[in-house]
Amino acid sequence: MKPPLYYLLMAIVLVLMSCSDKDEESTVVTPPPDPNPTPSATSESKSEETTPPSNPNPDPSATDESKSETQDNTPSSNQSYTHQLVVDGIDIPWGMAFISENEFLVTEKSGTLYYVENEKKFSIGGLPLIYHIGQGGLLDIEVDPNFSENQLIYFSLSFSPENENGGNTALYSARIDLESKQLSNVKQLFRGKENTTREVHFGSRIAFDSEGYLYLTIGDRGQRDVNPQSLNRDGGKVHRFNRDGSIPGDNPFVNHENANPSIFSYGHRNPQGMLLNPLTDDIWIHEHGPRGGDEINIIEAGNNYGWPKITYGKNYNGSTITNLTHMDGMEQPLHHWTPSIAPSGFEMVTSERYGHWKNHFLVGSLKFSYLERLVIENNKVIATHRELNNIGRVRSIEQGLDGYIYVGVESLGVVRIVPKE
Ligand SMILES: [Ca+2]
Repeated sequence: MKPPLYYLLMAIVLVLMSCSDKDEESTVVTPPPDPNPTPSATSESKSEETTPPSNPNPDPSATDESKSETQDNTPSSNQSYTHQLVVDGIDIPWGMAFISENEFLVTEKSGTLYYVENEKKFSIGGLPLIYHIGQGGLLDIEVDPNFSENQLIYFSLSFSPENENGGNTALYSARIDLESKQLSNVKQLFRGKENTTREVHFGSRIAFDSEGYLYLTIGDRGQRDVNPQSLNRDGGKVHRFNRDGSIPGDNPFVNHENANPSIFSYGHRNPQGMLLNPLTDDIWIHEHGPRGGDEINIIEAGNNYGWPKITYGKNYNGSTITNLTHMDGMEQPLHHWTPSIAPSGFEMVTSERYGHWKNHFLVGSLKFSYLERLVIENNKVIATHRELNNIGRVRSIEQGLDGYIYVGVESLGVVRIVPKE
């Protein structure tokens, strides 16, 4: 029998180990604020993945050393919105998808799929095995555009093949029975290659475009020098599929030798936000930069978004990745954030419920615990506003079929943005 002190020490050691090797976007437990931020990364390859110390001041503009031109994080001029809790007890609500005005699905990263009906949650059985490690787990979810007829859902998760080391992001479809709360017909549509034991940068958002093609993001898997610029590796890419997982004939690299045909765009770092802009019919993503240089990009077939050849960011230890921010043949971001806000979740307000917010973009900040509302005109960010200040690490954002905006917040659950009484 070991003394209680032994178990206490072991618990402390385990907590320290689990916090030592993570990106900002992966931190499950927010570390206490550090009044003296001194990144302690020692090796170049490791530094990219090391969590920078959290900032004692949650206002990005207050610590902004190299402010991007359009950054204007003023508090919202319209203070007439607040939030109400819809479901609690979900530690990391990674992704959400709406079925009806009062029904939605939400993933818990550690590996539970919840069905929420009238604000009550039920867990769904029948998920495949998940490689729950680091930033991996059960990630995004979407419902089929014809869900009411076919009850099909799509979800992404980190997957480790049997008898192989490491893993990568995989895309699944399944039929969901909301009566029995069970999945059936679970199919792996795609799995990213190559595997790695790195625990970071799985991506992974899913979105449909207006023609019904399915897009999946995979991050660089912590291997920036081999993945994002290589067309025969799946990391650091946006992929595009037919709904059955087959490859659309007009994907940009289908006729290229040694290129993976599912690749739609490349040179990405770690995209954890993706949406269809219904006004322009384009797929938009945002992606985590390293230290600084988080980006918004409009995705076009075959384009190279530059990582890690060009970036506005630095390594977490402050050392330079490259001095280049532009290069021929590589796309410029629509917007970049320095310092990083660690973006997760991306939505465009299209409902009439929020007055002048209509057509504004919403981006969650993991690092600074708020929702950023961006006003974008002619592909230029003209204003940014802070909403839900200090709410917690914002992980996912969806506009419900009732027109309300729902926000998944770590250690809190899912909240609904509502007008103040
Ligand atoms: Ca870029």
